[in-house]
Amino acid sequence: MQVVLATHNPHKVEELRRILAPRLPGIEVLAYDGPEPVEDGTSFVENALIKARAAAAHTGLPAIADDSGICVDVLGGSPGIFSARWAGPARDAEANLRLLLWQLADVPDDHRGAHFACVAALAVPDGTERHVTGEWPGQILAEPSGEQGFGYDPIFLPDGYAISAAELTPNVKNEQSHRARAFEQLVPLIRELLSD
Ligand code: ITT
Repeated sequence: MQVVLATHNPHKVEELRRILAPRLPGIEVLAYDGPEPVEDGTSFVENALIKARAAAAHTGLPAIADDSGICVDVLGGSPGIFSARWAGPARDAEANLRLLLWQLADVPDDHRGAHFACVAALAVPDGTERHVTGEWPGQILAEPSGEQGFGYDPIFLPDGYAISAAELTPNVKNEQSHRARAFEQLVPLIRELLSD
């Protein structure tokens, strides 16, 4: 059995392969290089389903999508679904991170709460769909720190840690993250739907 990962973000592909491979023996997880749909949903759930449906329709295979982002309490949950393009359409991760730090420049430590969110969606060509949500709570640091991971990891201090998400080893991030928490829930649904 094959499933396709409905993302064009190579960092997500790498993390998802590491998360899924040991949990889905016998299922081949393929990267997707088909057309990218317009992500015009108004929530993580809508956007995850848009991506999964498009890849399932294009490939004829079951497709898995991840829509994710950083949600900052003092900004009312923004950047949220706009995380990839927070500083503009170029999807410049460094510019996104710098803009967020600038927006929080005067916010004291005890008001810098945030969480990463991930909606993991599965779409099967027969029209069956499932989605689940994972969250990773923490706070936004004043300065970037660390080289691992991607996106906002250098400025995210996960609850229970004294180092940023970009200073965690990939193994620890892939056990703790919003992505891990979402896909842990999706795996049994994938097994149930694709076992026959
Ligand atoms: P696809 O739509 O092709 O999957 P994308 O990167 O555009 O790729 P999203 O629309 O879901 O995907 O945006 C996710 C953004 O949220 C991502 O580009 C980062 O800026 C941020 N993000 C999500 N998960 C993250 C993580 O684990 N670490 C750091 N930043 C993350």
